[in-house]
Amino acid sequence: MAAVDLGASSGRVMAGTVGPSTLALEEVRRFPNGGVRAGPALYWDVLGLYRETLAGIREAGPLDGVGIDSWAVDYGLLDERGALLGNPVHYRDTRTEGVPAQVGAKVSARELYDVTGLQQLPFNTLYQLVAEGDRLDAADTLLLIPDLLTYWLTGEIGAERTNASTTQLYDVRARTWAVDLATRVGIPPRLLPPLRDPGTVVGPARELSGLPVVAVGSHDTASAVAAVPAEPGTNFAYISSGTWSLAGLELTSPELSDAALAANFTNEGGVDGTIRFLRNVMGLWVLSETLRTWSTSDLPGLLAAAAASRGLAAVVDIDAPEFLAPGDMPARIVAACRATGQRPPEGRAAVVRCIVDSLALAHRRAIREAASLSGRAVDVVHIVGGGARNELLCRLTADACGVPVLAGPVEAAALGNVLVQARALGEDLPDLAAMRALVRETHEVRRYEPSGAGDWTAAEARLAGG
Ligand code: LFR
Repeated sequence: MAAVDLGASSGRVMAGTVGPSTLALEEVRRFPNGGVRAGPALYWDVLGLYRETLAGIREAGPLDGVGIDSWAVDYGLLDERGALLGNPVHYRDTRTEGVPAQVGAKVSARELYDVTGLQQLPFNTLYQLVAEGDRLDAADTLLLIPDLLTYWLTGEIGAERTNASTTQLYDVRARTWAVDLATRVGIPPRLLPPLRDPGTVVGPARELSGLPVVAVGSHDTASAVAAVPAEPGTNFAYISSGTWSLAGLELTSPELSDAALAANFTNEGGVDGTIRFLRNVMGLWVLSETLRTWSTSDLPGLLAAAAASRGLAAVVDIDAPEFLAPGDMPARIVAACRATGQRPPEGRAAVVRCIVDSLALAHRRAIREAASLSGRAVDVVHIVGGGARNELLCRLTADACGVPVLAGPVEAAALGNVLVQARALGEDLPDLAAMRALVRETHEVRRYEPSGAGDWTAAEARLAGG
């Protein structure tokens, strides 16, 4: 099977093989992705992604199936003929500024949360659609990015559930589109296509000799969490660590309390009807933007220097809105340190240390809050995704959380993608436990014990300028 896994900074096509004791991935094609600023807007190059996807699938050679996952919330609009209306806009575009407040005047945050269970992020699909204004009049259908590529491959229209759950237009309890809510905020319900479950065979890809296209957990985080190699019966939390850190717990039903709303926790839909109760932590984005600002690609060198620098010398609230948009992160970090009465880091190693310390601190906050909000214990934190490779981040996260971190696999999203495909195509993987057992059997994890180093409680207090 081919797993197409599109991340905010790169996309890849992996060839996956699944059998009773086999789960192997081979990278066939990797290509850069990112925002394209053109005129007043920040876009995705969605046609380039489609071209690379097709090329990668062709290169992967004889296949039984293909599935696509990507980042969430972003979409293309189609007209009645099925033609794309305009280029999909990047969620880091500023067009939604002020929109959440405008929507809040019509539907309270409490009510929105009650229906959708979603955290308030300025780029939720709901807010992006409201920002479109009159342009929606010309639109007939909304397709999230993986559904758009699936449509181009198969001609079939639909919305895969895990990703639909990130739109803030999905009723997390009824598991249907939140049609009343959409209508109240001025989004025509005709835009919302029929829902499909992960594991549905969508149809043959016309340009690929009829290759079956399978709807997987098309939200990359849903696929990544499906491949977390947790032992059955353990109290585990996960951090899907890449551009974002998605940090939280897997639940069987949504947690919609006032406290969860106040803590801005989300209830996204996972594979097999699970709930991903998590918060978006700003993630390695801040570090990658920092490297871009410095025009360097020497991440290993900078991380080694950061590891040798003094820990917790300065920390920032990495989740603050000023770190969301592209730009000069080192300058923003200096400003944030000054604003909280801390001496800003001097030199590149100290800046990188401040970012990684701050990210570990944000992991601690998110994991602890997830545990207390859901009334569950956390005995181990699994880090999957690209960040599992970052030893400093894993070590500091273990220290900050005070529990062991198990790091890996790096390619969790692609693994979750092929596991759901394999099941749809007849492999005996009855449930998530079986999928996770296969990941454990076939992939190494690295264990980091908490060392007791660092006063993380005091560091947290400094964020508030205390
Ligand atoms: C991670 C991710 C997050 C989502 C963010 C924006 O790649 O999918 O889960 O909140 O990207 O879509």
